[in-house]
Amino acid sequence: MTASEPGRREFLAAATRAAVAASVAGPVLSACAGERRPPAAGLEPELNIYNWFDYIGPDTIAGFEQEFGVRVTYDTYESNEEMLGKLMAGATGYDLVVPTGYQLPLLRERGLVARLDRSKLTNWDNLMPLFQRTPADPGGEYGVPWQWGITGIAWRTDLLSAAPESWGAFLDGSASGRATMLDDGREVLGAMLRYRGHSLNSTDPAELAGARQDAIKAKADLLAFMTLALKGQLASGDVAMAQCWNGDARQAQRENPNIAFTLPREGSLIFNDYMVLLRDAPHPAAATAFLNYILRPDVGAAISEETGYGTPNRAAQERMRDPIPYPTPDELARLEYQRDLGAATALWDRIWTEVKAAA
Ligand code: N2P
Repeated sequence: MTASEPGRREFLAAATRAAVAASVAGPVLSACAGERRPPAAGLEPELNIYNWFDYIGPDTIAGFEQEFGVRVTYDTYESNEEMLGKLMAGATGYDLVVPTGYQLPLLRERGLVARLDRSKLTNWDNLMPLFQRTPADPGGEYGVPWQWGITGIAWRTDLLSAAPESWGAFLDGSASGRATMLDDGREVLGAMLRYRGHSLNSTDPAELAGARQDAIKAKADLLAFMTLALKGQLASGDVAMAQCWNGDARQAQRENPNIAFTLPREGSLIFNDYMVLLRDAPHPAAATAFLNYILRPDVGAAISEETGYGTPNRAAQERMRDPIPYPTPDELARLEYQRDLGAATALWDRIWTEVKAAA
């Protein structure tokens, strides 16, 4: 026994007493917080947000609720198509949703999106110039850039003998029965198009037929198409190799450091996701206050720290301990933004349905 041990024991006992006191005080404190202050001037008392899963900071919502006196209902989805399907069915009651850039023009065409009131977005200039005007929103009028990311291959360095450097790894049995691809037709067919040297926005029926064939071949060897459950399965080792977004790979790395992430040599996609205000939003003032709130440097930094995705916010980036670096020119040359497929959407949908149904 060393002389410091009793001291340490006392310290632990005191710490335990403090923790017990805090846990007793906790509910009392939150009961006080439950008597929420009235909404800030001109704001509705509620706000309904629909966002991707695991795509926000731990205190983003609570911080807004406390400061602005607005109660937030927060729902999540796994794909752009899931979100769009819900919006098209109508009357969702949502105020804010987070589409990927390629969906913005489509949402606008369908009259689903409201123009931002930029006079109220006083934190807008915290955004990097690169994100103030983007191909998906050239005037910076319809969406507040939320996060950016890329799709690549996450893999277990302790379970595979070599880095999967090509989308072909899903076709050559590199991780037979322990590989997954995203449950997302744009992602899977997009990767197979890149594998064959085509654009991931191809609308050429012959190119798409090739991607369909590869996707069906890959599927026979996959554990599953998987999106939401992926991080846990990568961390546990049930999945050794996965088509994955960079931020979700970083989140999984926190659970298990033997996870690496590679951008395949044939290239892949880069995305900007935007938070947009819906045209029939029931709470437009609270929604606009939320948009301005997420543009704050500390709020933006906390979102990016938690999600592992890149922040479009320069002021937030400067505050981060471990900021996600924007792709190098070399990487950018291999990255492509998705575009709306227009009339070819029906063909893509049909092919993806066939891939999902294939044995
Ligand atoms: C899910 C975030 C994914 C964003 N965690 C893909 N656009």
